[in-house]
Amino acid sequence: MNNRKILVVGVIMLISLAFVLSNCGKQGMEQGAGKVSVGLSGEVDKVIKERDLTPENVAAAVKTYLPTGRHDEYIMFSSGGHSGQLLVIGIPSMRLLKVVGVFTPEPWQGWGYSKDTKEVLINAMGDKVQWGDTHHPALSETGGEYDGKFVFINDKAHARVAVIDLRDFETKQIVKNPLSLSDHGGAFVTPNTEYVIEGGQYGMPFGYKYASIDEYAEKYRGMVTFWKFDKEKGRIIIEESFALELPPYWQDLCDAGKNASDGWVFCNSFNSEMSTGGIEEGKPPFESGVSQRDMDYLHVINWKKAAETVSQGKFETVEGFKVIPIKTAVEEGILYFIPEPKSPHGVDVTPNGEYLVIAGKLDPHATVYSFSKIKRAIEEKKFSGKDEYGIPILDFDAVKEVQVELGLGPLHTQFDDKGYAYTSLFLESAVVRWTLGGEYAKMHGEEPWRVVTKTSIHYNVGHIAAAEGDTVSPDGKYLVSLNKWAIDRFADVGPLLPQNFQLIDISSKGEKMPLIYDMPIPIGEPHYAQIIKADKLKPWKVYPEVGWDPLTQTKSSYGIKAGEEKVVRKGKQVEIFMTAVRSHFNPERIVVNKGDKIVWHITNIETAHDATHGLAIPYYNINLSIEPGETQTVEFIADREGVFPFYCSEFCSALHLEMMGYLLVKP
Ligand code: K7E
Ligand code: CUA
Repeated sequence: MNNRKILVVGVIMLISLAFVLSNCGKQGMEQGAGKVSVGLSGEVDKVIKERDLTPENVAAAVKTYLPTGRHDEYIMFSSGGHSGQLLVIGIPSMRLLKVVGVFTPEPWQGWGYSKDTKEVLINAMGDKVQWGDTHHPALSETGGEYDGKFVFINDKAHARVAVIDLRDFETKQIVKNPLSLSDHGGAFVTPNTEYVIEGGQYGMPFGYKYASIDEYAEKYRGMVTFWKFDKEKGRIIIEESFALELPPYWQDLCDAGKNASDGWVFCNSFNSEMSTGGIEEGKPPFESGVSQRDMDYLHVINWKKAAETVSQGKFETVEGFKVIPIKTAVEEGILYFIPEPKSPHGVDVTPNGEYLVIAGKLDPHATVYSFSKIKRAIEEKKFSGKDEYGIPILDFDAVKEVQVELGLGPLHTQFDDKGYAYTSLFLESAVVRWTLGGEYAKMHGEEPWRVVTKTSIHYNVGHIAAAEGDTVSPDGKYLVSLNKWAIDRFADVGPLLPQNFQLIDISSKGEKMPLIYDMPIPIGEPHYAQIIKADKLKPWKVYPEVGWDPLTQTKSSYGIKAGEEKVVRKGKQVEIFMTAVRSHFNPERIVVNKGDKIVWHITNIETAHDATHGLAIPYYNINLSIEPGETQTVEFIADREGVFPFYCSEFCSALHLEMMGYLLVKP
């Protein structure tokens, strides 16, 4: 309520200001307007006083308010955390535009109820798993820029990656990693979306088979998987994908190189101690066991060389999947380690590809590595040793650029158009702006590698996302702080609180970096988000043709036109070809026998924008959303006799309540 009022005040302010300004120039021309402006600003003053608003509050409201009908400048794709979904949010208004069903059934979109969506959803995991834990969305890229075509997202809980087509904002494919049941360093894409990267997290035997935890070092493994993406087909090609076997350190975040570092991927790790827990036996718990060493290993991976190695047949087949063994990776010069301060979390590559920013939860510094130094160290073989698995470790001092003290609990870093970096400070509950060096020093004109300013957030920020922040040319302008705790920011709603997304205005240089909006997220706990310029997205308004199959994005062979409706019985199978249009289904009466198999195709024959119909069939657990032009199929066994009124679950017209029919299942 508060925010809305602030917004109203803000826009009134703006209008009155405009009136006042326009009146200055044309005195006496429009008497009416002059009168209005006096009245409005008087009202605004009153509201500002009554509501105790500061000038900063009013400025924030004016910056984020969108008059009705006007659209946002940016669109943010945020993970939905353990809701298993993907959130679509407008910026700067911070309005929630869509919750895309991904790893979890979602009845409004009919996601997970039709035959096709059910198959995508239960793909390779069976129907036992009804959720996912989404962490990192990645927009598809061309030449290092978001191209607005696809977005990918990982499921940390089951090591799955989903492909969402941005023509209709629907999930098209979910691939299950055959090696692992846990991922984290994904989804990230290479600069032309050649591959979607999925780094593992918790070590486990490949294929998640059983092996005693006492055999951790020998039998447990880490991995990073490169899913080959076909942009034309809009699908991951599993047969052309491969993984790299890694030691069972817990790989954490990854980021793909770009520009100078194109062809490389960088993944953090922790638990290079290979701690196996056992607090119940008096052993150190994981939380301390995995943080004993001062240094963990940044994994530096040459993915182009890895792809070449696979094409030369130098791989093993594990769980039916191509895997480059550690030994091969070392021999071929695919894999190197770099010491990184203990328990790192974020790894982020600067837009020019030259610097890698690594922030460790337990170290107040960001460690910045230079990619040119890394390349030189590899060429000159400047190693400080090997790890237990024979992987060469590059000399820390040879590749380090600088360490910058940022604050407490630095995690993730983003970039802008002014040569600044931004890092989330979890423990300090702040976002810090700091200056990059090298060619970026010219852009900001300030002393490089130093803190410029901090903005407090509320509270406990994980990731931050900047406008076009992961591209080769970030926009600056906006940054969203994805906060884990909300505490006192919203009205209490019981012990479980929403997360808090806070919008920060990063458009001006220097010390001004105001917080301008709070958005509660009561759907899972999001981790990462990416923000794309809205005009790069070209979604369909309706499906291109009536009778469209959104899974294949071609015409469905089950799609029909008006007049082609029919019910075909073949033995115990009843196949229905139904149309939906305002405000009826055709046919309206479906009579079957108990035990019949029902194959029910439905086509929305509308071509009008937003003329969506639903198909709700009670008892049989079915709800579909059939958008204009779309054809969907549901299948079920009519295993219970009775009368089942089915109806349209979208309020499509004045006679929407009449848009129903009877499924009559005879004993
Ligand atoms: Cu930091 Cu999964 Cu990227 Cu959570 S992760 S915050
Ligand atoms: Cu169709 Cu309501």
